[in-house]
Amino acid sequence: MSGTTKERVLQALLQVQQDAYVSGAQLADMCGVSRTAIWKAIQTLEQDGYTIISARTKGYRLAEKTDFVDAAHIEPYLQTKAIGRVIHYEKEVTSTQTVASELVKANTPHGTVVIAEAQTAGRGRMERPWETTAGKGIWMTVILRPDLPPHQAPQFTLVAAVAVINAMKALYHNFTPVIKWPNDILVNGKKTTGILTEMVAEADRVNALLVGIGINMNQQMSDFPEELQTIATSVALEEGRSVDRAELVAMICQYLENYSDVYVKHGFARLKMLWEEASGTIGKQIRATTLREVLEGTAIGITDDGVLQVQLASGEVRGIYSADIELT
Ligand code: BT5
Repeated sequence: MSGTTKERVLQALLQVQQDAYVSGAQLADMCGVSRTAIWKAIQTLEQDGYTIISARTKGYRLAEKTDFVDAAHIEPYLQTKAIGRVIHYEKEVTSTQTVASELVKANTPHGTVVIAEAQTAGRGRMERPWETTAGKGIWMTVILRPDLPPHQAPQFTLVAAVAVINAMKALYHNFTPVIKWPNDILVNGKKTTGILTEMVAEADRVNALLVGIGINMNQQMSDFPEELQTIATSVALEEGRSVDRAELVAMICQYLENYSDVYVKHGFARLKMLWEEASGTIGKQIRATTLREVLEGTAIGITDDGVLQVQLASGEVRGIYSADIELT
């Protein structure tokens, strides 16, 4: 077991079966620390929000199956080399993107995941607000340090979208998620996921990418503010059961590790087929609002650089690098 005494005690408590107790002596043995250190760790866990039952003769157990997205819950599912091997978890942050950019300055390694139960200032593209229901979604930023020129950074949004889609398909079977170019994942036309890729760069090299992923997981419709109820949905609502957030986080880390390796070695061309397979945009009539203009036409494909190709009524084909799109 790795991590601080607190993390190791938590892992030990999570490993034992529901209703079973672990004695203080066993915990001390498992974690290689004194019983006083165990007692202190238990107190800190209680301050963190865990309810721990202690019975004098039997020891300690967790009161109920807990649902946090901290390292102790994610690690048992994790099969990656780098992504998610450092997890920076907090109960509440302004935005995981902001925390991530601080960690980049402090030289945090490639693959660090910043994750929080709640955000007070979650954000989307162009500083749009991102609604973050506490404890009910995945609000995380993955810090990647690929050796790439800055102009390739935006394509990581597409790479992340394919990773999230395939992680969802691996775990859930009652719905089909589709990508809405460039950064949304929709189910039955409603948004479950938004992706925001930001970059810390020098003139010709990416220093770090901050891949922000927000996924509605266990919200009921009434958890969403009224203005989102017609456009948003959650995985639980679509799958028909409550879902384990930590399991999906670990699965996304795995797919993201695979796909970002492919992307760095071979470019987007190798992932294009996967992207197109999951796309709900290609072949559809769309209206694209860019910073400069509004274009209407048919989305006919995506280039090897991730640029959306739109054929206008005149027959002219235009490449769109960044826009908000609606299906018309
Ligand atoms: C996005 O922006 O979709 C990117 C969202 C990224 C959020 C993650 S959470 C972890 C990390 N930390 C952050 O601070 N951000 C990232 P955009 O395409 O601009 O979409 C924003 C729009 O989505 C808003 O204007 C709303 O209409 C809608 N929206 C806001 N919250 C939503 C939610 N929870 N579910 C569905 N739609 C939402």
